[in-house]
Amino acid sequence: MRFLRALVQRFTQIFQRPQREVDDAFLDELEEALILADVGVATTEKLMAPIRDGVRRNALRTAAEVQEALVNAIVALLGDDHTLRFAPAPPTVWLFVGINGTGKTTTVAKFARWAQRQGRKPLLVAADTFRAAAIDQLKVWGDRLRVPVIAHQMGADPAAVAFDGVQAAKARGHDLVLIDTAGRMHTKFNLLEEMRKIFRSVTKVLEREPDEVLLVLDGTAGQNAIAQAERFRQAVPVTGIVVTKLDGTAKGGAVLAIRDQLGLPIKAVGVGETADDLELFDPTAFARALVGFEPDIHGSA
Ligand SMILES: Nc1nc2c(ncn2[C@@H]2O[C@H](COP(=O)(O)OP(=O)(O)O)[C@@H](O)[C@H]2O)c(=O)[nH]1
Ligand SMILES: [Mg+2]
Repeated sequence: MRFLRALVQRFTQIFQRPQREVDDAFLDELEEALILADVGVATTEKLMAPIRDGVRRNALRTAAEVQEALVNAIVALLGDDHTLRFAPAPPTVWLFVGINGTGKTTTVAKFARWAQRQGRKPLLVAADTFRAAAIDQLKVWGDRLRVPVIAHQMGADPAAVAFDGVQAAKARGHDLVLIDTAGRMHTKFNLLEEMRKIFRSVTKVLEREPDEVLLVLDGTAGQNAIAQAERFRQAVPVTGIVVTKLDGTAKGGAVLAIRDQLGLPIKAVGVGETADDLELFDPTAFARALVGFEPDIHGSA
């Protein structure tokens, strides 16, 4: 989790003297670090409450004990439902939704690469038909990764493209269908209506709901990301979140706010612009890295 480096420095400083006695100043410092990391006030309070309580009861006395307690609180908050869902019988279908620019298309490519590495046979589906460039972008990834792409012309019905994609996967023996969608902002109602149609269309051809509806959120967007999620959830049953752009940001704490405020599991994080820059979400590793427990986090990137 080297990508957390920018964020972690704050916490390594706080916890640099493990035997430091914990006092109010220390707790305030810790709380401030969480808020500066974009954890959000409400979620920070939730994490700090048991720690303040532990300190009051003398159960937590040193910086090291608080660090351990914070990891436990973060792990508990993140939950254990972060595993990606596969269909009992292929093809598995994952639908990616989210606002323009959050990283949907890139994330779809990253998952294709990841699937290939696992010996799976992915298929990409270009259901963002709003701009020709969007279709081309996915095709470029497909060429680069040698993964086939199902696409129609610009302006085609995205629900029909999604339908064809699933049908093609069945016919050609692809076991993982990754559907990219549009996220334009200026016609919100139409966008959500379009997501509904795509969802229904996939459900029809698959004879069940997609195995994942993954909402892609920009990890640097803070509270905006939460508002976007609320809107998308009105259209489709989102099953999990992918948080992108966590590389280099000092705001990776947004992951905690997103998890806490939306009650949706984080399934993966994006940590760069290449196809390899995807990490499946591991709550314990994330929590330990976040509070500066992993010494190798300061190694060269
Ligand atoms: N640094 C960084 N950039 C990303 C990441 N994911 C996507 N991007 C960049 O964000 C921009 C928008 O990505 P794109 O996949 O086209 O977003 P979409 O509009 O949601 O499909 C592109 O320049 C991507 O390279 C990430 O995890 N880290
Ligand atoms: Mg896109």
